[in-house]
Amino acid sequence: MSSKLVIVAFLFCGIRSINCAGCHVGWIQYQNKCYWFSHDSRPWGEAESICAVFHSKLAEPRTASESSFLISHSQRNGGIYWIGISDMIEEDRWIYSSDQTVILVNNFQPGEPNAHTAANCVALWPAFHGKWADEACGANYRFVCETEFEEVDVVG
Ligand SMILES: [Ca+2]
Repeated sequence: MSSKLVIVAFLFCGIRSINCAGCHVGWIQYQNKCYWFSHDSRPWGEAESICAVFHSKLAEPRTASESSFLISHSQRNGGIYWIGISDMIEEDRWIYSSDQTVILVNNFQPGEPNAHTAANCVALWPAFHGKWADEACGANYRFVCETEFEEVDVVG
């Protein structure tokens, strides 16, 4: 990297609106991932497709801290958000949609899930302070996409 580019990178990284940590503008970094909280609402399956367009997937919290982040940030934004967990393949077997493995964290609100085969997708639910509810996958809600955090080479 030329010294000129290093200086340019330094200047841009000093501006708060430009995230030099490896997330695209509008995405939020938490630990090793970048997240995008949508403003518009879509059925769960469409939300999954929209995330894929951005080379991402519906958020799949794998740790308690990651799940807590999603819950608290959804509360800050307001609204109901789909995440990438469902039991649509086998009732009451909650899996991550990208690799179909059983969930590693469970933040269902006490009493949830409660809608059996009528609701096979997980949403962050404001009335539960962002904790999970099982919802009908066809409902139009906002959604959270995630990508892996990548170290950015400033050149190019
Ligand atoms: Ca279900």
